[in-house]
This record gives sequence, structure tokens and C-alpha cells, in this order.
Amino acid sequence: MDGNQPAATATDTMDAASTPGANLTDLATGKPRTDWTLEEVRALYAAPFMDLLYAAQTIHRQHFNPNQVQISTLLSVKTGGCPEDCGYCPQSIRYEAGVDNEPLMELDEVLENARAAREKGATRFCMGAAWRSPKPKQMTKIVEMVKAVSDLGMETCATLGMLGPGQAEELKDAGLDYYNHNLDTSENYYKQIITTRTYKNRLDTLESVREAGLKVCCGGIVGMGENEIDRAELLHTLATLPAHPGSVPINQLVQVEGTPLAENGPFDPLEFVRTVAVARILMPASHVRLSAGREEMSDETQALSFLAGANSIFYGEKLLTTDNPDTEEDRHLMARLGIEPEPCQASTAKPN
Ligand code: SAM
Ligand code: DTB
Ligand code: SF4
Repeated sequence: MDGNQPAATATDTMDAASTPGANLTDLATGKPRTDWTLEEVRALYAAPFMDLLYAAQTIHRQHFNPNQVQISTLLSVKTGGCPEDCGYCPQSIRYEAGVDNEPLMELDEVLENARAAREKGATRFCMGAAWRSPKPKQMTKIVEMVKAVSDLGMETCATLGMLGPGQAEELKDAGLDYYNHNLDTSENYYKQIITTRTYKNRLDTLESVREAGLKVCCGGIVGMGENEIDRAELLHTLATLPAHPGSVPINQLVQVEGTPLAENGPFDPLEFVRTVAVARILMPASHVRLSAGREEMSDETQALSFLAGANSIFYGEKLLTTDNPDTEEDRHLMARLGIEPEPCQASTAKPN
């Protein structure tokens, strides 16, 4: 290329490409908007892979350092015995997935895990509980955990099931930064995966969380047998919430023996990357997390996902009950890609 010529822009390149059904030039502007139509989202899904990735990476660079990834660590503070029937979940009491019903973890053990995660470079600590929704007594203990982890100077996240308005405020007052509550899939396909709580229940919890002033972490799972329209509908719902979630976890189903979705079969890696790219274009300023399923993914799929705009991972050898890549392996991958951890965004940086 002539050194005096400006580099080709995404727009130039996309004009030259044939984009049947999709005018990427108009759609992929990088300006956050919450008025996406489903047709626009479907058009993005239908775009040629190269155009889509180029547009997603271009937008990613408008909002983020492309060589940084936010590092979160998960801890299951209450494992198993959950009364819900989520078809993907090994923690449901309805399935024989080899997960024992354990009591709520003691504060000391939670803090020990949080310190270890911080030591390894995690900046956000996410506490998960296998509950339909937390009870008042359980909330008291969770509030203690949130305060103590926040005092370590880490960002805090919790995922405890459905919340009412008072509960979201209680967590906010404790200093919680993020609440994770996923929509999981499209409203249509949802009914085939979960019967014990409705899509509306989930949207109501998200509203309570938002109104309490907590940041929202909300995404879904791919590879559950849904089709492309379901994935487009899920992303459309996420991108047309009153405000984009601050974090958008894209999970690939971890197929756990004993759960109804155990035999679902592999998910196309390029379709996974496409989902990440569409999420990045729709919610340009949100952290898009390459979440569950990395253990089953090749390094190349993960690298392509980062190129498509993923900029957050779960780091640590366990997710909640299933395996995540070894930290050594992840460090090696990040080094090969020249990716560094994003600095901590917690407002209280007072390590002790
Ligand atoms: N019980 C709470 C709830 O469901 O809201 C919080 C914990 S739950 C395990 C959090 C999320 O983990 C689920 O919404 C789902 O998106 C994800 N998840 C659970 N099992 C999974 C699996 N086998 N593969 C991928 N994601 C999974
Ligand atoms: C999210 O979207 N994925 C995480 C976190 N939020 C809580 C959970 C993944 C769970 C994978 C199955 C397991 O380890 O039990
Ligand atoms: Fe329970 Fe959450 Fe698992 Fe559903 S996803 S069974 S609510 S722990």
C-alpha cells in the first residue's frame, strides 16, 4: 500500500463486498443504540463472515483497547440442589449430574478464594448461587461476602437467581458492582429449556437490578439446539433493553452428563464467533465475555472471538461446577496473542 494513502476504512471495504440482505455500512456505525430492529440484527447475522469480523473489530477499536481483556473469576458459593429445571444445568436437583447439594460457603473460604483470584490477576470476582431466588437469611450472608470482597479492591458480581426490588437495593448498598442474570436464549426457545420460571420473570429481575443502580451482566448460551433466528432474537432483546448490559456473557453450552442437553453435539465454532461479532456491533461499548465453553474451544476459535470483539473471560480452573482452561494454558494463550489484562475498574482500590 502507498504509505501516503490513508488505510482503507471498514466502510470502503464493505462497500466493495457483496453483502446480500445486509447494509453493514449503515448498521455497523459503532454508536450505541437501543432501537435495533430484529430485521437489522438478522441482516448482521447474514453478512459475509469477513465483512462482519472486520466491522466488529473496527467498532471494538472505537471503544476498547483491542489488546486488553477483562479478567473475571467465578466462585460457586452455594452449589447444587437447585429447585429449577434449567435443561443445561448440572446444579438442578432434578438431574443426576453428579453435583452434590452443598451448604452456603463460609465467609473465610470465599475471601480465601477471592484473594487467590486477585493474586492471579483477576479484577472481578463473581459469586454464584444455585438458588431460584435468595431468602432473607441468605441475603445477610451474601451482603457480608460482597462487602468483604469489595474491600479487597476487586469489582464484585453476584448471580443468585431472581431478585425483587428490595433485594437488588440491599446488594447495591453492600457495594455490589454487577448482577449477573442471563436471558439464556430467545423468548420462543426458552420454553423448551426452562419451565419453572418465565422469560418475563427474568426481564423483571433485570429491571429491579437496573433500577437499583447496579450494573447489569446479562447474556445467554449458544449450542442448546436453538437456531440462528433464536440467537438473533436473544441478541436483539439484549440490545434493546432500556440500557445495554455492561457485560454480555456469551456462553457455549457445557454438555454435562445427566442433564437433558447432554447429548446436544458440537456447536459450529464459526457460528460462535459470528454471535460474538454481532453482539459487539449491537452493544459496542459493553464488555462481551467469552464465557463457559472455552475448555472445549480451540485456541484459534478463542483468538477469532477476540478479533470479533470479545474482551472478557472467566479465568481460573473452574467455572461453577465444570472445568475452565488451566490458568497456565490461558497465560500462554494470552502471551501468544499479546493480550494483557484490562486494569481493574473497581472504585475502591484498597488491597488488604
Ligand atoms: N441460579 C442462578 C440463576 O440461574 O440465575 C445463578 C447461577 S446460574 C448457574 C448462572 C448461569 O450459568 C445460567 O443462567 C446459565 O446461563 C449459565 N450456565 C449454567 N449451566 C451452564 C452450562 N452447562 N453451560 C453453559 N452455561 C451454563
Ligand atoms: C455466565 O453467564 N456464565 C457463568 C456465570 N455467568 C455465572 C456460569 C457458567 C456455568 C457453566 C456450568 C458450570 O460450571 O456449572
Ligand atoms: Fe438453578 Fe441457576 Fe442452574 Fe437454573 S441455572 S438450575 S436456576 S442454578
